[in-house]
Amino acid sequence: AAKTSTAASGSDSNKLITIGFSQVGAESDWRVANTASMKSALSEKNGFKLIFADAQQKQENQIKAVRDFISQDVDVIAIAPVTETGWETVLGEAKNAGIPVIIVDRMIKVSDDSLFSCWVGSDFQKEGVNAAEWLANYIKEKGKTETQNVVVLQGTIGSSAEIGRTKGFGETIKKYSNFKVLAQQTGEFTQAKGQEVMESFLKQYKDINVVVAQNDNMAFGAIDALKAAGKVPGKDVTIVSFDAVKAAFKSMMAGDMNVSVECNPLHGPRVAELAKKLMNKDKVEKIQYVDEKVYPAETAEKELPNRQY
Ligand code: GYE
Repeated sequence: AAKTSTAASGSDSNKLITIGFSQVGAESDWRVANTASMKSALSEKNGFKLIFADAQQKQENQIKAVRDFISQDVDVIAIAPVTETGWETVLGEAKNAGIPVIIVDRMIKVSDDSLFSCWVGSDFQKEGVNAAEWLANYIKEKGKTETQNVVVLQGTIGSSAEIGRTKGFGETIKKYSNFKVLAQQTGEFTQAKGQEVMESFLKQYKDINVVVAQNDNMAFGAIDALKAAGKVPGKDVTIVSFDAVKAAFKSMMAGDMNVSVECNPLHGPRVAELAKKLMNKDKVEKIQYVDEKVYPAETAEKELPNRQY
């Protein structure tokens, strides 16, 4: 795997690093921004030849893609894993082939952590804690004393974004006696599924006070479902979301969404730097978290022009 390909137009000093990237899919605005960031940072101009594979939210496709990368003898493999588990075998194959693996965005769970070189992404559990703390404080400040009935639209079950946000939010909100989680169900991180699940929640429960959507796209779907049911999202029903993509800021400015907990998808430059270091056999940090904020509706107008995704 020490082999590198040469840019057609370049000289020998222009050795490109061949990197295979297995992406989750294109399920959300976050994901689209992540793909754009990876493609632009891993460009020929920056010294890379990128082989991009879209897994359409299926781990089996990712495992196939990684095997393809191995048989093409790429220099580096990057994976944004759909789910946390199920990686041991294929990563063992990459290790045997001597190809370093960078895990990006979601995490993996393996018994032997020499199966990957490093990881860069978000602290999803902390995002969940931040969402719950914001919500508890908001309800208190609004002077709402009645019990708040909460429904949760979860992301892809078994993805670390879902696992962390479910755990962080669930454990924290439990500490506040004025909240009751009525139900949680997956909306697969998509707007369409978010809307569908919200419609079924609305049929099952008459008195929903809070919707927690584990990404903005599901929140947009839930907002549509609430409006169709004659509810006023942002007022009658508090909308808590994650990612903080541009469209979420517009939704907050329109009064629909109440808060979005930031999740930064711009990992391309970080992955490019890690890949170069790995190729140089430089030491890299095994685990790297990115810093993230919480954006309530009142910050949206001022913040929107600064948003990069
Ligand atoms: O929140 C969601 C996307 O893994 C952090 O995946 C990512 C999540 C993100 O589909 O919008």
